[in-house]
Order: sequence, then C-alpha cells, then structure tokens
Amino acid sequence: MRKANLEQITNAIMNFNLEGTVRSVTPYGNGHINDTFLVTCYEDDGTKHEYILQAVNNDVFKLPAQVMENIVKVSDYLIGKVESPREVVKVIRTFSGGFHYQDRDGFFWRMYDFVKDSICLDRPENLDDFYQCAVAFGKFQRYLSEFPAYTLHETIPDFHNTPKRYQDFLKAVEEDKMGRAASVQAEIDFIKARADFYPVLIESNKAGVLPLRVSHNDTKSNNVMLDYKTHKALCVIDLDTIMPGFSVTDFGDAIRFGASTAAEDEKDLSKVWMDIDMFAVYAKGFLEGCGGQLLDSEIMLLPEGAKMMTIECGMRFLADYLQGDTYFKTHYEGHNLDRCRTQLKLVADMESKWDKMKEIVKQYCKE
Ligand code: ADP
Ligand code: GN1
Ligand code: MG
Repeated sequence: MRKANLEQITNAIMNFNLEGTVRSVTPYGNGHINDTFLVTCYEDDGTKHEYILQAVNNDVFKLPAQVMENIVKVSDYLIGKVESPREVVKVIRTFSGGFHYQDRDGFFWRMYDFVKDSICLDRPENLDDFYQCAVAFGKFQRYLSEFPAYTLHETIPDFHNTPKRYQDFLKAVEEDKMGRAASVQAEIDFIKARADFYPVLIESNKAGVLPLRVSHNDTKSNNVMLDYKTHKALCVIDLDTIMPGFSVTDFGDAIRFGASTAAEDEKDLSKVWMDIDMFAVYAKGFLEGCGGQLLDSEIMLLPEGAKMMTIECGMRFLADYLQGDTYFKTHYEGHNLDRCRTQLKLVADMESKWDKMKEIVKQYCKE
C-alpha cells in the first residue's frame, strides 16, 4: 500500500471530532495490513487524550466503507451485550457525522479511541496471558451468537476458504512471476502433499456439524488488549475481517500465532513448535468464554481449525513470496518465506501431537 505523507496524515486527523489539540502523531503497532498511528492530544488544562488513526489498506479491502459498516454495526450490537463498556472500542466520528474520511488522494482513514492502560502481546509471554486472549475471543463468539450474520458484508471474499486459497497458491506456483519457485520446492511439495485436508471444514459445514457463525477471522494475540496492570482481557480489536465464518478457525488462528514457541518470522526452525500446554490453556479459555455455545462436533474440530489456519497462512505467505511480496508488509527480502517456513514447521509439529490435541478438546464435550 502507498504510504501517506505528513500533510495527508495531518489533513486526515483534522476531519475527526477529537478532544483537545493534537500534539504528536507516531507510527504504531506491528500489524501486517493497515498503517497505524498513535495520535496524542492535550486539553488546555493538561488532560491527555489518545487515539488510534489508521489508513485502511484498500489494496486488501477493496470496499473499505463496507468494512466500517460491519465494524460500526457489530460495535453497536456489542454495547448492548458486554459486561463492561471497556469491552468495546469506540469508533470516532468525523465532523460530518460519519465514521471514515476518504481524502482526494484515495486514502481511507478512520479513528478509534485508544484503549487506555492496556497492552497487547505480539507473543503471549505465559499461559495466563494466553488464557486471557482465549477468554476474550471466546466471549466475542458468545456475545455475537445471536447476531444476524447475514447482515455483514464479506469484506474479503473467501477469506478463510482454504480450498480457494490453495487454488490461488497453485496459480502463484504456476505463474512463478519472480522466478522463485525452484528454490522453494520443498515447501511447495509440503503444501501439495496435504491437498486432501483443505476441504475438511467446508465439508463439515455441508454435513451440518460445523455451523456458520459470526467470526473475527484474525485472532492473533496482538488483536486483543489486556489491562496493563492485571493482564486481564479488556477487548478484541482489528474487526476488519468480521464475517460469517467458523468458530474453529477463530480458535485455530490464535493457536497458529500464540501457541508457537517462536515469532512468526523466526529463522531458526529448531526453536519453532506448537506448545501443547499453550494449546490446552487456549482451549480451556476459549470454551469458557464461549459459554457452552459450541456443539460437541465443533469442539472436536478445534484441532482441525488449528492445523487449517496454520497451513493456510503458510500457503498465503508462500504465494505472496512467489508473487513478489505485494500483500503482507515485509521488512526484508525473504520475509514472507521465513514466515511460511515457521507455519509449515508448526503444521508438522501439530501432526505429531494430533492424538493429544484431540484428547485435550474431547474433555470439553458434553456427551
Ligand atoms: P492491522 O490490521 O494492521 O493488524 P490493527 O487494527 O490490528 O491493524 O492495529 C495494529 C496495532 O495497533 C494493534 O496490534 C495494536 O497494537 C494497536 N491498536 C490498534 N487499535 C488500538 C486501540 N484502539 N487501542 C490501542 N491500541 C490499538
Ligand atoms: C494479517 O492484519 P494483521 O497483521 O492482524 C492478515 C491475517 C494473517 C496475519 C498473519 C486482513 O493480520 O489474515 O493471518 O496477517 N490479515 C489480513 O500474521 O489479511
Ligand atoms: Mg492486527
């Protein structure tokens, strides 16, 4: 995505109804998609107000106004459901009363209240923190269990449609735009060898054992805010990809990212595996948060959700590498390849722990 310059950023901020006078704007966070800034304002009496400003990536989100419609609709609904107002992030209005500002250069801007006294974890440091992330995403499922999913826009069509992702991946291999395919044959073979697995969730849905629900679809630990002092879960952020989907993929994406013993782009693969205790604690927190909403058949598919999200992400990173790194933000050449390799290592490790993963989730089934 193009980067906005200072003038464009300043102009964007002026359109939002903020408290106080803007004193600083700094790039913020480690997201792979949007450009995020922390905006700090002060009132004359010294009161400080902080906001998050984002340029929504409109290469990724082709209809960003629909993204905002989803977010506002879900946030409004959540306000009527949550136990504490801190569980919902406030979207800031523009002076014209809307929730976004599109400038004449094509940048699409929005602002949120900064979640005060909070942290988010690029890697959960311990089991307790990961448990808290799980509770937050589980509650998110529970709060939205009666939300009319069909009223949401599909902001990225086929987002977690793994068979479709696999077809896109095969196309990227076939085209080999950058001439990189030969050097990653082992990774390509690994992904191709598991082709039979990719339709499993969609087939389970067709068979009636995996219902369509409202899902977050991007449940990384850095999309949950925890209280700065107590490390208790406060709220879920990054609602861009809320769409109809599966509970097990929300669970799975969190395992992919948070139950890994290393960063998503760790180069030393001997450091990368799926920590089974992290898996167990996340299953406990997520299912507690869901408050009994999930069917036994869904619970039994949680391991499939974890493996599916991990291999899907692996093929997405590799496809982007083969296509010249145009989707995910990268910081060096080969960044997407390093990310792909950690995902494939995690998949292999999950396969070796499969029976244990099934055993862990089975204890939560009602029958
Ligand atoms: P991306 O889609 O690029 O991941 P996010 O919406 O997740 O964008 O924002 C990136 C990062 O910015 C988050 O991981 C978090 O650190 C921070 N962030 C986003 N929204 C807020 C908020 N309302 N309050 C505090 N921090 C936030
Ligand atoms: C992106 O936006 P962010 O950084 O939370 C991506 C996810 C991937 C993730 C991999 C809209 O998430 O699907 O799983 O990177 N988001 C989008 O880290 O594609
Ligand atoms: Mg994010």
